[in-house]
Amino acid sequence: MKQFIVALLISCTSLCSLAMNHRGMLMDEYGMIMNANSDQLPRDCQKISENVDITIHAGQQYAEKFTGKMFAFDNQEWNVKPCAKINITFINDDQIRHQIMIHGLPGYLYPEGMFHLELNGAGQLQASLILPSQKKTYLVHCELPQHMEKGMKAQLKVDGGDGNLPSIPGISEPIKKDLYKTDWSKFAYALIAISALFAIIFVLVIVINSPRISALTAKIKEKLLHKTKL
Ligand SMILES: [Cu+2]
Repeated sequence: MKQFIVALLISCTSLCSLAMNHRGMLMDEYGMIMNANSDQLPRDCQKISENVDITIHAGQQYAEKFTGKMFAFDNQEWNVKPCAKINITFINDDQIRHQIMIHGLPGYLYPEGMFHLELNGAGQLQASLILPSQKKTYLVHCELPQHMEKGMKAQLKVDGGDGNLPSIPGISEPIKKDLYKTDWSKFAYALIAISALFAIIFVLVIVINSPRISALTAKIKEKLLHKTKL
């Protein structure tokens, strides 16, 4: 019986080890939480100033309102007080991998100065972090190749922040603007000329056939005939 219990415990341990969970890190086939912190105060905070629940959606649908962008979060900016505790619910609405990475956090609490949530496809994750008191703007983004450049970039401001980061969709201008050049070839000019011609013909046909214009032209004709008879 003892041997059976030991074997059961060993198999359970090996199964559980498929999902790593240590020092604020959780990783399995579903996604990853790294450097979550729900109770350790930053050195410059005496207590938590406020508890803020933030839900962040990620997906291609949120990029539709931004020209030239492909991925985005549903919001591009969040404002919190110094020493706030943020409880993040991260929802990925896409069937592809997305992340939320917050950079610039104190390294003694958050290794590499980073807080990280990741979902390998559609799903939901929850984790908390506590921010220092410093007036600062933190970068929030998805680090997968081209996801930030294609719109998945936002900012988290503490105490109003210390300015806007560049290239935040709908908030700040990019350092390097995307160029959408028009191909002004001979074919394009010909197409515009033909379209303009058709538009003029269309307007003329409508004007000539309208009852008011017909009545007016009939009157003019009548007057002209009358003049010639005189
Ligand atoms: Cu992404």
